[in-house]
Amino acid sequence: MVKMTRRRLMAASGAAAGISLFAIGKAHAAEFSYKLATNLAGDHPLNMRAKEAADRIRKASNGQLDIQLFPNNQLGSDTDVLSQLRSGAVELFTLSGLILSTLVPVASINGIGFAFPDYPAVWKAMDGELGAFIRAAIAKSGITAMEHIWDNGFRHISSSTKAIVTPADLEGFKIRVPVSPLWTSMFKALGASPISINVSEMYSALQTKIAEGQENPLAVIWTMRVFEVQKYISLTGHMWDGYWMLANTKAWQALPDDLRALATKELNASALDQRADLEKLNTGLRKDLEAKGIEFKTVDKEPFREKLRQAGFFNEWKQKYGDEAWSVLEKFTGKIA
Ligand code: X2X
Repeated sequence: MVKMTRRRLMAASGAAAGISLFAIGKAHAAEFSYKLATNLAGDHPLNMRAKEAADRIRKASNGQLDIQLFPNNQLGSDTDVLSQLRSGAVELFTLSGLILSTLVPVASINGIGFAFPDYPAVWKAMDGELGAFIRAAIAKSGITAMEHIWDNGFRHISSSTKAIVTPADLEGFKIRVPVSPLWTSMFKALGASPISINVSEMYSALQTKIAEGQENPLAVIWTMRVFEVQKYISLTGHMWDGYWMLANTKAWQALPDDLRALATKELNASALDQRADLEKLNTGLRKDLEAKGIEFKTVDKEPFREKLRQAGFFNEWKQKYGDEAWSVLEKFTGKIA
């Protein structure tokens, strides 16, 4: 065996049933070169862990599958890249389920205001029946979602003009939200004036005061330097948001089974690593942000929830999603509203 040339070895092993070609020898140019787009800064844990997964996949496949990471909206805004994913111009994309809901309505359901109390409840739902329900809906749109969703985090409201402590403070507040009907609906119900803007334009919208505030997990506020153009952060934790690792289904199915299994396994493993990174990062960031001049406010969530109730927000969205989806959500959150 040792004297065999690589080519003959590969031919021989390829002939043997069940042995994958990519496990043997060193490959030349990648057979599959796929783009992975993200909307986050390069030093966000999502990009660091995605890069690690890509490296492991490249190595274990001897270069047959080369996943190139394009962070920071390099390939366009979320709205643009979602179209590219659908057409196959981009093969892989991490996207918030709430933004994906413009295509797959039920994908925003985990973002219902104040639904999840904490991370254990989130992971139980998203790795369990609720996540499976959402992924089945995504699969009908020519997009494949990997099993483990990546963390974005619990979202908090920041502001350059005034601290948001009660729902009254949100009255007429110009807040940038990502492009998604759920976000607009929720902040309207809270009395604010939401403006839909992709994150690629968020910093400049805040800088030029097109929006007074925005809402995001601390890790995004930190890595996108939002603290430079904001003064207050109110710890509203008003929803949990995650990133599905999405693949164009045609491109994903074009991979040989063993290569697809390898990539799936490594991407899912990195999702779990990333969740742990982010939980740690979000815990430590408060004092880093304070050191940058941000003033933190703790808030009582109940009046915000009550305001949503009074506005009919929960009933409206229950009807939109339908009883089946809503009851799957409530299995994990308890009765909502
Ligand atoms: O657009 C946002 O605010 C962000 C970065 O959190 C999402 O991708 C939903």
